[in-house]
Amino acid sequence: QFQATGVQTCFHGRHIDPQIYKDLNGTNWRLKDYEQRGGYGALRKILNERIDPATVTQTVKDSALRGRGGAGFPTGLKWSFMPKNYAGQKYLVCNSDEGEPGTCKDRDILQFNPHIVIEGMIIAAYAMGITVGYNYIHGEILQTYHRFEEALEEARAAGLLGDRILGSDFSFQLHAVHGWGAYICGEETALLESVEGKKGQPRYKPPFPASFGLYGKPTTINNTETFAAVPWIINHGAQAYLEVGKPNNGGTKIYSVSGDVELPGNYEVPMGTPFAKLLELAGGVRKGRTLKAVIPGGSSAPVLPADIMMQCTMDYDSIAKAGSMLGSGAVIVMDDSRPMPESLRRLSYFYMHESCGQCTPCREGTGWLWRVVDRICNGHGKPGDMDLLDSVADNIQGRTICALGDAAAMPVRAMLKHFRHEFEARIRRPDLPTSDGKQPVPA
Ligand code: L3W
Ligand code: SF4
Repeated sequence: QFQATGVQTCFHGRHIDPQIYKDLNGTNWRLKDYEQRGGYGALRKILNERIDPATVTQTVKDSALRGRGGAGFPTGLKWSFMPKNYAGQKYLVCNSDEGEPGTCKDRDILQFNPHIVIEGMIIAAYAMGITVGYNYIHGEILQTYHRFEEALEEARAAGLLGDRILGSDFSFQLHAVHGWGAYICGEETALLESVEGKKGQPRYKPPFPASFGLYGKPTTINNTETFAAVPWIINHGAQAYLEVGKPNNGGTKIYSVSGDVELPGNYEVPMGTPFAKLLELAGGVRKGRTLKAVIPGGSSAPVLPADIMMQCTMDYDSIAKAGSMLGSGAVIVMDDSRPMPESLRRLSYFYMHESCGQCTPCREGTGWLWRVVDRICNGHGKPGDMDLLDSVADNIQGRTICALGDAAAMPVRAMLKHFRHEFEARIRRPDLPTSDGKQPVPA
C-alpha cells in the first residue's frame, strides 16, 4: 500500500479513501481528536518559543509550498507582499469556494479536518501581523460551512482564537462566510466583492489584493489546502517538506481523481508522483477500457492525450511542460468510449453558464463556443466550424478581466490540437450517432 508522507496525515489514513464520503457524520474532526493527533502543536511552538513572524514566512518560502487553488503561486512570496508597517486593518482570507469541475478536495479537508485549516490560518495571520480573517466556503456545501462554524466555536472556547491567543499578545478573529454557488466567486477579487456583500464580479488586477483587497485594505488570500499544509511545515521544517516533493514543488498534493477510473476519490501523494502511479491508486481505467485522455488540473486545464500524460509526473512543472496546468489538482480521466465533441460541449456549457457577463469577449464568446460545439454534436456542423472555434477562442484568450475567459478558451484549443479528427469526422458524417450512441438531433 502506497503511503504519502505529507501534511494531511490526519485524514482517514494518509491517502484519502473514497469511503470517506460515507462518513459525513464522523466525529474525529473535533478539536480533541485533532489535538490527539498533535494538532495546534505548530501554533503552540510558535507562540511558546516566540518565533519571529519573519522567520515563519521565511520557513514557508523555503518549503517551496505553492498555492493549491490553481495558479501555483509561491505561498511564502505572497505572504511577503503584505505590508509590514501598515497602520490600518489588514485581512486574511481563505478561498474555500471550490467550484472547478472535477475538484472536491477542499470540501473534504473542511469536512474531516477543519482544525488544520484554522491552525494554518492562525499561523499565517501571526506571520503577517493580521488580526481579522474570513473563510469563504462554497455555497453548495452548506453542511461543510456549518461544520466549520462548529470547529471555530471549539477553537474560540479553547482560547485558540480570539483575543490574546493562548495567553500571548497575539489576537486573531476568524469568521466563516458562505457563497451561493457561483463559480466566479472562486476568483479571488470576485470573492472579496462577495464578502463585502456585493455582486461577485472580478476586479481588474493590478492592483492585487496584497495592496487593495477586502474593503480596499491589504489582504492575503490562500486556498484551503494551502493553509492546511502550513502546520506540517512548521512542525517538521521547510527542508523536510521540500524533500517530500521535488525542487520548486514542495510537499504533497491532493488529487481529486474522477471520470473513468475504478476508484474515483481524493488521493494525497507527494509532488512529482508519476501519473501512472496515481492512476493505479485510483484502481486504473474502468475495466475493459483503455486510457484515451486526461484533463490533469480541473476543467480549465487543457486536455492531454494518453501517451503524453503517461510520461508526466504530477507537479506544476511537469504538467506545464506537457502543455497543460496542474491547476487545482482535479484529474479527469477519459477512456476510449468518450467522444471528445461531447466532452467539449459539456465544458463549454459550463463556462457559458458561469461567465459573470462583465466583459464582452467572455460574455459573448463563451456562448459562441457552446453554440458551435453544440451544433457539431447535433449533426449540424459546417466545414468552417473548426476555424470558427479557433477564432472565437483566440478572441477570448488574454482579452478578459479574469482567468475565466482563458479557462473557456484553452480547453477548446487543446481539443482542436489533439482531437481535431473527431470533430471533423462528426462534421463529415452528421447522420451517424455519436460514439456514445446518441442520435443526431433534427434541425
Ligand atoms: C501581488 C503580484 N500578488 C500574482 C497573486 C494573485 C493571486 C496569486 C496567483 O487564478 C488560476 C486560474 C484558473 N503582486 C502578484 C500577486 N499575485 N502576481 O498570486 O495569481 P494569478 O493571477 O496567477 O492566478 P489567479 O487569478 O489566482 C487561479 C486556475 O487557477 N484554476 C482554477 C481553479 C479553481 C479552483 C476552485 O474552484 N477552487 O481552484 C484551475 O486551473 O484558471 O488560472 O493570489 O493575487 N505581482
Ligand atoms: Fe466575468 Fe468572464 Fe470577464 Fe471574468 S472573463 S470578468 S467571468 S465576463
